[in-house]
Amino acid sequence: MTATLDPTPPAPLSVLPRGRAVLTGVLGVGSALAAGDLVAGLVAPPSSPFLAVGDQFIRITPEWLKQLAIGLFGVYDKVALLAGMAVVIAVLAVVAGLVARRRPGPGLAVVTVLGLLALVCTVIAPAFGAPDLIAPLVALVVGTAVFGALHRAFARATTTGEATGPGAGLARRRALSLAGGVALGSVAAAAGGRLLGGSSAGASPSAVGPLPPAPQPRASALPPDVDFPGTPAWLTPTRDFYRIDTALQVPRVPVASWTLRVHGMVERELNLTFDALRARRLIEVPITMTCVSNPVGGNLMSNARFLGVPLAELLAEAGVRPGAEQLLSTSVDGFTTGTAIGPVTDGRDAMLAIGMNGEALPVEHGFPVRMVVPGLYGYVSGCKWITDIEVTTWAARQSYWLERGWGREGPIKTQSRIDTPAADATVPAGPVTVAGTSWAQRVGINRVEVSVDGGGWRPAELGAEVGVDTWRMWRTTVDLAPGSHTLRVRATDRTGTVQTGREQVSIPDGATGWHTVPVTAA
Ligand SMILES: Nc1nc2c(c(=O)[nH]1)N[C@H]1C(S)=C(S)[C@@H](COP(=O)(O)O)O[C@H]1N2
Ligand SMILES: [Mo]
Repeated sequence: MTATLDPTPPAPLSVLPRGRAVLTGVLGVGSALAAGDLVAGLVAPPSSPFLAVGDQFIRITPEWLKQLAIGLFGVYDKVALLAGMAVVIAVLAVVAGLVARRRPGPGLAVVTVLGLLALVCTVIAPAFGAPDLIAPLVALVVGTAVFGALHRAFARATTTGEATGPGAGLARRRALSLAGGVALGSVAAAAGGRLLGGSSAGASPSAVGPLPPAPQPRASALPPDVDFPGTPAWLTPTRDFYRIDTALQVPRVPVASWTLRVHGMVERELNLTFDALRARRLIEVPITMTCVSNPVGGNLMSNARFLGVPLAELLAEAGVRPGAEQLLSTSVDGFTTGTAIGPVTDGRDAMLAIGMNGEALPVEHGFPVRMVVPGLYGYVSGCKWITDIEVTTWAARQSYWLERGWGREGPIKTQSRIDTPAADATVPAGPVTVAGTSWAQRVGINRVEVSVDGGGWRPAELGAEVGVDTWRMWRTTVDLAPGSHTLRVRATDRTGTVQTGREQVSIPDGATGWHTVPVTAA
């Protein structure tokens, strides 16, 4: 006699159909992302779990890979990174669903690992504060809960569906309306997160109130010929001012809690609030900022009137000790610049800027306070959202880009650019206007020359000079016969030094070479 110990036959295992499994994974992960962004917008703006992972990725990316990405995607390198992350996450979400067709466990494990990754990236971020934990924790809880609930609902619908009982249709409808609700809720949460992210109290320029009146006659009284048709506007409108940020999320610093600490090799440590800074003597000067990554002919440079506190006066008050070599400035986002002390104390208008073009500093350009040093590339001098200045030596501290192989001092190189005609443009044969900009910060431009098809250098007309720390526009007219031509420009500075024609890439200390533009005359 054979005996079955088990009185009831095992229930047939329900295996989720592929589509439902994928939906479970995608909605589980998607709802987690949306919940994270919503909470990030509510509690601590710069803590979106998704962007925290992206920022961490940027921090660990080796320089060669960064250069490759910039080479491939140009200014869209961050968009490419975010798109790439979205694709990877979407694939993992699908995988989470597919490995959970029999049991939710393996899928939940994938969702949990993703959530923990965001949590870790948040915790090790340079500006980490305890409230930043809320968003990734909520994302983790929402993601696993949604995944579990959908899995249960679809599993029930699948089992009852096989049994073809009267409850079959009902279970299916329940599961699908749950999925629909989650999808709608996620979209709403993500949209809400976006709206809220832009509005954290006290962390925008409107929070500082009116700026003190400009101390000198404003640069609005500009000479008439500072720019020409075909050159960039001499004063860059703030919305067009170039931007360089390592971080994906623009820090939002409440002005009331902002402080600046000046310490290290000083006689007296300084601790300044925004009001204390604003109450000091202010200067307002136009300064042409330039990025070391700007390729020959590139447009990573702009000119604005900056209002701020002279850095040298602040340093004099702190009392810089002998032997100090650099100011290691730290942003609230963890970015650092190392500025040689020589240039900031040699009489130039190095400043802690609180205003730009007559308004408070915009959030994107470092609100509430940034450093600006005429004549030095931004990566060694332009620390945005600055909160700490350590007076130190080169040996003691390495700033962000120095660690990544870029040069130490970062003086801006003399350069010139053809803005009109654009590269590969077709222009009517005959007299053609060629115009552009040139810069030799700290020294000034003395001459700009243009060469057609490798022929002799011919001088261009120069725009009015406002100061040695700002760019200078130029224009000329050349005669072009029908056919292909090359236009080339070079500048000479006030010391008589001619801009080098030797071609060099941006890394480590700024690109050189003559901007050369192919055009067709027809
Ligand atoms: N906090 C922070 N400050 C920063 C940077 C940055 O990535 N983060 N980039 C620097 C670089 S490389 C340049 S060229 C200037 C650009 O300033 P802008 O974005 O206002 O034009 O800011 C500098 N300050
Ligand atoms: Mo830069």
